[in-house]
Amino acid sequence: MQQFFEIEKVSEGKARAGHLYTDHGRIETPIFMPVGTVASVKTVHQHELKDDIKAQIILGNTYHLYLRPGMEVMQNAGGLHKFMNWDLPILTDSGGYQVFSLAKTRKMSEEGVKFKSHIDGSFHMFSPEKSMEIQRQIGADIFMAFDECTPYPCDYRLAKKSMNLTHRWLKRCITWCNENEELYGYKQHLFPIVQGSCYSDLRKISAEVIAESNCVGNAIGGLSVGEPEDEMYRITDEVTDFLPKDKPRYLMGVGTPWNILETIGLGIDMLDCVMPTRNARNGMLFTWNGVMNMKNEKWKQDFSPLDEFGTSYVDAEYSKAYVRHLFISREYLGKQIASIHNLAFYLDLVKVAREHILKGDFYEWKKSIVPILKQRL
Ligand code: PRF
Repeated sequence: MQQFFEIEKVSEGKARAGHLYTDHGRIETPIFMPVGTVASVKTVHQHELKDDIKAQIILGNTYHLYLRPGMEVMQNAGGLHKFMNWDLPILTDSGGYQVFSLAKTRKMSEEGVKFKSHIDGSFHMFSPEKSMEIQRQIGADIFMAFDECTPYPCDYRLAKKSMNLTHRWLKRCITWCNENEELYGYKQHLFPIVQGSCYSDLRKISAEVIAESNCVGNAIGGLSVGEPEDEMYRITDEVTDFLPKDKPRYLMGVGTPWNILETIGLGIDMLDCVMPTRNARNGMLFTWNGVMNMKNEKWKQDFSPLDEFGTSYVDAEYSKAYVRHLFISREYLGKQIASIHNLAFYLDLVKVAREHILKGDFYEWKKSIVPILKQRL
């Protein structure tokens, strides 16, 4: 059987460059995964994602796809790849995290979580088994264990109780997967999730339990939920020390360009975040020179290219003044151009990070580039 993850080079610290192998293709790591919650990366179509942005894997969400279009449509389509005409790898999140951020009414129990749909108010139940069943029907190449993400701050006793529930749910996820076959003839890989809030002892226990489950890859959840950046880095650093070195590590929902470089430096291989697309829709552009607010008066008469160091066609073909005009006029095209730019930048960022890991000067480079990325232009 083809190996799932192969490390090409470990830098002088903890950063690694490698490859992930799925039945829908090979992924270079470290990798950023654009978020396509409802079978759509908002405002960006599949051709641009693949040919211009060079996305190698995208994300889908169990919670949203289950509610709409629903699993009957998904199965009749032959899974999400066929439904949205995306033949590269897909990863799905398991649903619990989205229930907590979106459903108004929800009730937790040992069994799972009961919730009221944010779309039509109907009632539903997600359990570890149900989440596995839905993710098999969606047909993602990588799918996530059903977990509970604690808010920040979180009382120690609550964090411990929640972490133990996540561990019991993981067992049920694995049992279900062992007893039920894949639907579409290609391999789907389960990743368990480390929890434990900002408590070092809980994170260590959780990382050990997750490592023992012996899945092909592991994820770190419960971070980027409002804790200071230093805490996020401290916990990531501790957890990567306890997770197996020969398996990919996915940090969920992170983050800014500098968060991405810092956590790659702590041994993270995969990341996703709504930030490049969500902030783009509000006119915020990330570049190699810093952060631009496209609504700023300052760009009104600036006819230079949108981003002189950008890799996307939008960076060369449109001016700052034009994109500012689109935002001021509330044109959809502004959101579209900004989303394409930001995703192309995020993919370029991890590509260049990878090149520096391979070259052996990643930490030096990161130190020099992070202050520039944080500048407000
Ligand atoms: N769990 C799951 N999905 C997530 C998270 C988590 O903890 C986070 C935390 N940043 C983002 N997405 N299942």
